[in-house]
Amino acid sequence: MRVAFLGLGIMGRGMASNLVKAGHAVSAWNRTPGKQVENARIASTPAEAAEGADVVWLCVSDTNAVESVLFGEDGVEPQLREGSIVVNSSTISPSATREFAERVRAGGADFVDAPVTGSKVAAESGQLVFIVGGAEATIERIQPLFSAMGKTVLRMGDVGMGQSAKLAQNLMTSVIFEAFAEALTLATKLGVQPESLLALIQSSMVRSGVVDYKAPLVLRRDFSAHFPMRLMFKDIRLMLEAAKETRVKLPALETVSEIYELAMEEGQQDLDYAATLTLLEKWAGVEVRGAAAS
Ligand code: NA7
Repeated sequence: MRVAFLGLGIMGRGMASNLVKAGHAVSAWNRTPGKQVENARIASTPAEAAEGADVVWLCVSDTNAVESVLFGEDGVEPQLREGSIVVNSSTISPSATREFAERVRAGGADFVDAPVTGSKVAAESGQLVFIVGGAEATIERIQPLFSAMGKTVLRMGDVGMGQSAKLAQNLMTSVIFEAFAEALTLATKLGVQPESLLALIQSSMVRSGVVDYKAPLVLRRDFSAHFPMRLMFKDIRLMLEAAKETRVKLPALETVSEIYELAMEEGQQDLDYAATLTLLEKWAGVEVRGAAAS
């Protein structure tokens, strides 16, 4: 298929590269020039990338970025035609997703929301999980592209449902990590070694994928961005907005959100969201340090 891939950030670059490896003709674009994908054509605007494409795939940071790439100056919209498909893998607002889809559908193309769960490593190795909203027949048509980039496609319903489910899932990620960080901080203050606490967690029913992934990094005090704090905070804001729109109360998430705000005020936005631990440590006057970091 002819695919325009827009946004070559931490996730997008690996995704575009896997499309090329699977034999698709990829025309890629990134806002800041200079990013390359081997054997892809690099376009200088979203419109140029989308020219003649069967599918336009987006992976940019937020709702505003999606809007400007689709409908802004040199955006994709004029290039869309009957039968072409826009797929958005950026995590953005569910209600804005429905508006964007309506506008795209009015021109005869179709729209699928397909945010992902999985790390940078999963993006590079084609192991992402896609959380999808859209028409079944359209999703079927782009199955080869999903297969090139991911291991699982979970359809949640019509347009917007992929984003809604992704936000609910990321709510758990942020709150589970926060619980882990608080447990580490309290245990350290009480004199328990982090490795000992971890052995207990991993042998008990609180074991989780979040802890499996983050614990080795945290114990080495490696806070480099696998998922930058600014993007998790963006998602937390989207969750709280969606909750407000639908009159849902999320007290645990509201507290987590305050911790992120303070951590970002301290300049941690480009570190991994795991760096929120350092704020708890500061308040407690301890540092969680595994043997590997000493
Ligand atoms: P990154 O690595 O921060 O990459 C973000 C990408 O979005 C990057 O290519 C940016 O281009 C691009 N971007 C940001 N703002 C804009 C605007 N306004 N217009 C066009 N392009 C823009 O994020 P990830 O790859 O980790 O994540 C991407 C999405 O997946 C995000 O929604 C996550 O929550 C999930 P730049 O290079 O800065 O010019």
